[in-house]
Amino acid sequence: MSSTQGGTGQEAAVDPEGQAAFDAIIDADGRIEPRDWMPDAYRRTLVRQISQHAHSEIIGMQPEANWITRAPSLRRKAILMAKVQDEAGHGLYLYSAAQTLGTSRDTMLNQLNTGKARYSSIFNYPTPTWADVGAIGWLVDGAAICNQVPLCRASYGPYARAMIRICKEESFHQRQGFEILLTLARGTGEQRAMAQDAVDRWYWPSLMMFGPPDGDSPNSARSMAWKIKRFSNDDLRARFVGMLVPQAEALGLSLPDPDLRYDDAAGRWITGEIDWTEFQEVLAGRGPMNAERLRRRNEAHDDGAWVREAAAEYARKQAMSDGGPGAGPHGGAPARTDAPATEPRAQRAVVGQEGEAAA
Ligand code: FAQ
Repeated sequence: MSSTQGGTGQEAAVDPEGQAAFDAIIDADGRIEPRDWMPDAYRRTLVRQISQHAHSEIIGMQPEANWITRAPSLRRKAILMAKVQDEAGHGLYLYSAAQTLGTSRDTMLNQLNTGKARYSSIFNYPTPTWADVGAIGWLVDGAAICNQVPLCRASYGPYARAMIRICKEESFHQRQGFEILLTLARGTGEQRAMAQDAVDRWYWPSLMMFGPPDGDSPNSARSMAWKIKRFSNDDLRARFVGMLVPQAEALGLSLPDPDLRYDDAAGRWITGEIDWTEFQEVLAGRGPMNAERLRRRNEAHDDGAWVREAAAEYARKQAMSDGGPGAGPHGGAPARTDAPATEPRAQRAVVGQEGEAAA
């Protein structure tokens, strides 16, 4: 899988005045807005990161959606449906933010569906038991919060603003995951073992969500200079582990990391060795669920074709009846196949049962 995101077709000419204004905004901790001049590389970096983030939210619907039809109670089912639907909403805000940089939603979705775009490694792992839904909420949404709260202060305005609501919702998701695990941990021996097994399987992949170690992170230095990223991958990973330790104690579950320790001198938690070979394998498309995630994404996209067509036709008729510029039987506005209004319904088709074995 190679990263092809970032091309917008809008190459800004060298503009010393624009560059000076851009630098001044960044230095003053201000926000760059879509109409401001920005360096091409800044635009490309944002399209890359925001579109990868959007894809992660959309693909991230699949592992938990696997349990909607088999949630253990109506209450759990309703909460899980709302949670998965939130993730679709996050994808939509993020695609909208990326669109302000001049890349169309069709282009981004095409990159996702054809396997050219990256999405978070974490969503290439299976969810064989109900406890996985708890572990995803606690660990995956927990990691997402650690990583994303600082993005509320990212220098690009539309991205930073989208992150505010996303983080509030992720906070709720993290608590519901914790509560599922707490219920299981206080249940029968079998339920407790199921919770521990899920934590054992999701712990290491959740640490990988923060990206490669700082020394192997080619994008970090520049993204931090541009104030897109505020902290390094390793700093956020350490902060996340520090958050997990007391919460694992409260759950009465252990973290599968015998070498985890607090380093007084460094003033931070140090984890055991992370298996970066596994991370690279997942990024190369060879994780346990990569092929299935992409197959399901394409199936959902194809299933949603009639919805997109109907919504585009509706928009076309609305434009004609509104009598806007160019409206009328012979001059109606062209239908937008990437209109945001078409997406939520199309994404709902993702919600279905995968072939993952139930425990
Ligand atoms: N997976 O130089 P860096 C969620 C790639 S949303 C796959 O360090 P950067 C909500 C990276 O793209 C989770 N690829 O890169 C939810 C780059 O490749 P490229 C998603 C990864 O951008 C919960 C290369 O490695 N969150 O969980 C990963 O400075 C539950 C070198 O890396 C975001 O996207 C990875 N884990 O830092 C939904 C947050 N890590 O493009 C449903 C926003 C690295 O050069 C259910 N993104 N790579 O070919 C970020 O903060 C950053 O992009 C990082 C990576 C920190 C992910």
